[in-house]
Amino acid sequence: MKFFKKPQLIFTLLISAVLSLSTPLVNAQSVQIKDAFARATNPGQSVGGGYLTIDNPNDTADKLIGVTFAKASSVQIHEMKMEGDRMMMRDIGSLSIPAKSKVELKPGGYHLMLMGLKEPLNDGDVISISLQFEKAGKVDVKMPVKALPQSHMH
Ligand SMILES: [Cu+2]
Repeated sequence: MKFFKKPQLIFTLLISAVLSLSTPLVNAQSVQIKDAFARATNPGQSVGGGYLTIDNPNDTADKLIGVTFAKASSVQIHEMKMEGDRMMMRDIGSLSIPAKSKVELKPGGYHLMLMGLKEPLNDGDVISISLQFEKAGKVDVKMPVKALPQSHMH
């Protein structure tokens, strides 16, 4: 019977190794991304807008702390709002996603600003961007590019 001991032990060790590796994945906070799209750019335009809805189903708040897009030199998180009679836009650096709530990034509100585009965003393209959350970590998002009427600020 001694012959069986060792393989059994190895098997048990393997199983527990797999379980301990997968446990953090099961417990990790995750967020859901919906309705992602980017605005098609006009000829000569090197800045683009990205929009999406972030759904945080968890009991704790999360925060969008960074965004990357390979075909842009940087991506900023912008807030757009009326200041007096003027629509103003500013880089807010990060965006809090409260527990059990959704935050919409949409034209006229919060949005992603794709800075220094290396190529145009054409209607019908699908771009891949990466979102970095404080707790949920890296989330990759596919964004279909759509031609939309230009907003006055972009
Ligand atoms: Cu902007």
